[in-house]
Amino acid sequence: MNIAIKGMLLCVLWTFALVASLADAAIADYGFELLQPEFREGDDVIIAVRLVNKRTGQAVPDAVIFAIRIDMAPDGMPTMDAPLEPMPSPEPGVYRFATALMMAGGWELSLAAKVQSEEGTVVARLLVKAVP
Ligand SMILES: [Cu+2]
Repeated sequence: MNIAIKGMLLCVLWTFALVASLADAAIADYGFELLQPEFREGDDVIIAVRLVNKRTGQAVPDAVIFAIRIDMAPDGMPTMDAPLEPMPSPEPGVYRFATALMMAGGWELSLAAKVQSEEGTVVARLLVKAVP
């Protein structure tokens, strides 16, 4: 192989690697934040989270949230979970879930999301506290 073709091939490979690493960096830029971390224990809790692009600080609308669970893993009760029902979004970038936190203590909300036009998955584990 002549040296010009070798050089071109390297350049193409480098570009692919760069694009792949940019895509990885992009999905890592997203995260969930709780609008409110503490709730009174009970069966009528509504948890709201905002999905943000941490680099721009902007809320991210129209994400597909596809894996969700809430349980008491933070208090050593990973098998004690609670129902979690998606609710309509009150504003772009904010996602809400109805749940029942029937025991005071630490609860962990697990979320995964697909963001429009981004590769990969945003995953988050958020600590929610229920108080008596
Ligand atoms: Cu419990």
